[in-house]
Amino acid sequence: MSAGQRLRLEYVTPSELQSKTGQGVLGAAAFDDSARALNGTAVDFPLAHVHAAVLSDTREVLEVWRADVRTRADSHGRVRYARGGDLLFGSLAVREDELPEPGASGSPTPLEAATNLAYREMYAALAAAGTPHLLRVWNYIPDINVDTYGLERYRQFNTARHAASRACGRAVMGSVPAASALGAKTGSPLTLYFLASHRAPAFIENPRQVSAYRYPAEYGPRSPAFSRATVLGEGSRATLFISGTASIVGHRTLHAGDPAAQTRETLVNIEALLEQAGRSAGTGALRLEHLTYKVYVRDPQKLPVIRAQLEAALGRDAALLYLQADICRRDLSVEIEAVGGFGWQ
Ligand code: 3EB
Repeated sequence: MSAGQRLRLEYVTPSELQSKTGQGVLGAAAFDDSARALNGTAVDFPLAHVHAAVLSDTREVLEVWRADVRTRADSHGRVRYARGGDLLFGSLAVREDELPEPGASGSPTPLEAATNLAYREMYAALAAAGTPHLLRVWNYIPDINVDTYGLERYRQFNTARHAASRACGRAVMGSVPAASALGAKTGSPLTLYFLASHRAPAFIENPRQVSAYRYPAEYGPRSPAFSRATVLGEGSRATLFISGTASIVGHRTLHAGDPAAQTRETLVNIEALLEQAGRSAGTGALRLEHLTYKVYVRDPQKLPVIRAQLEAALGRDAALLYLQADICRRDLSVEIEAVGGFGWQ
């Protein structure tokens, strides 16, 4: 089958998942309460445990990725993955306390070592599975905004992602996946999950923003290696993956301290990406209200104002999951990621 498979994202409760057949599930992410609800249940697909609290009214939510073909689970090293058609979902977690404390200055910090290991394991699994092209990566980093060893942990993560990618012959600009990098609870492992394909996606940048891989050095010694969005496939079978998007124009944060304005600016950025992606896929632009969203809120007290902005823009029926998470810049209150299928509506 060369036309490509359809990929779908659903937010479901653990009991809704169990009442459906597991067939076609490529993988899933469980957030704090849903992971507790699933505790002890054996699942036959890779399941990432993300240590972030759900803020939506339904607290037990799983993010489930399905393909419309039979899926097969397997593992490689620390990576659990499943393949379905030309798609792969994988996940892995690395504890920093497994790794040696740094000795001499210049040796990697525990988070750098964990990131290095996680990225090498991910690339090795992709090579073994024959799906080398990363589409989308989610990175959950405990204490993302905390300074240790003289550098903020998000910046340590960027240093090691860059080094591991280069060491594995991977791009660090241009042909880089869509991504998100968020905080997770203190003491949780570095947790990654990802989607890949044997086909390369198209890589989309936002004309309103400097590409993250060209950010100036004031944001850290190594730039974040991600694209603003990727598109896999063409026409009505194309799928769009929008990276974590925030209130950044050029390379600067706008509206620090104003979560409502940050939410509106973020939606303008997402609309700019929809237009670029529609051009790339050779279709009309997807509409904002047809995407499926994950919204990361730093301070849960700001959820009502953020939610009000999103409901005004998207209506009350949009598919949205709200999570509490720290965001990679201390002046950002909200970050939004999204996925859409050109044939989904
Ligand atoms: C930004 O636009 C916000 O380091 O992989 C968003 C998505 C952000 C992904 C990453 C960082 C990452 O710079 C931060």
